[in-house]
Amino acid sequence: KVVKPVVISTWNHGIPANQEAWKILSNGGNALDAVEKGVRTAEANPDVQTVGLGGFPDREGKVTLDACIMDHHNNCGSVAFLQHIKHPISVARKVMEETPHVMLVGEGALKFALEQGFGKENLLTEKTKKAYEAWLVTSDYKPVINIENHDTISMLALDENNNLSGACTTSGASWKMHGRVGDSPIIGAGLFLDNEIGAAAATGMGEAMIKTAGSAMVVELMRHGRSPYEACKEVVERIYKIYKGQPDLEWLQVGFIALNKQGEYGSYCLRPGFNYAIQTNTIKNELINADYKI
Ligand code: SD4
Repeated sequence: KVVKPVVISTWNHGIPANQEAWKILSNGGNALDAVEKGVRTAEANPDVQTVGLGGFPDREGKVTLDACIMDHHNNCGSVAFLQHIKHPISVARKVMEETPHVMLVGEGALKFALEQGFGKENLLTEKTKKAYEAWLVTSDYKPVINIENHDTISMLALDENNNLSGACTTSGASWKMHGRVGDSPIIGAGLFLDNEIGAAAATGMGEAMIKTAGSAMVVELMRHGRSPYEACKEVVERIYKIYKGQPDLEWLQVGFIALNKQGEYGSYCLRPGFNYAIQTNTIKNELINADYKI
């Protein structure tokens, strides 16, 4: 029996995001609207420090955003290296719906967003400006596990009509090089779904997800019979194998969430500290600590 609707999203801020998504899903609404509305809560929240407004800036003090969205027809839209727009997920949806393309970046993405009526805003808050100034003192690029990179919101939903959608939005790795793009706007790395099989999304050090086509692999493993949990675990193990023995492993964290067409869900991460929020008709929006490898 298929359990639906279901919504799953990353980290503590998955709770308010799920709440928003659930309003749509529990009223028979579609998964695409649910994931967009859901992740917008994290984008708008200045205390969520790796998404949208109040996200940590790059090494030049600029807040640059990555986001993507995908629906049950394999339609997808994405923006990367976008500045000054509070809701990159909604720009990504516009790319999907209003252009013949999948991905817009940088100046072009900003120009498109402004043409679509999005407002230009300063996304650097007093708090993140201070954090940047403090970082400049040492200018040390060593992300602190589960802290500086702990806020990307990825969300997956299965709606009453048995359709999947997913969304992912972030300001990326803090203190990244100007122009760096992570996994979050890359279909297949930060997010992927196949409406016949299931959906997967990621959080953590984006380079690792890009190197392994992480989210696409999780979906493909589910196609070959793995449960969502087993599929997430297998990809995390592949990542571990790649980084084992390398200095980068010391501060590497990655985590995946996955949801299949039966409404079964699962998650796995490299190190302790990653959690996700899940809501179904029988689970009332609860936070779960993911299992981990090391
Ligand atoms: C990135 N994956 O840009 C993002 C960062 C992240 O939780 O997920 N933080 O690499």
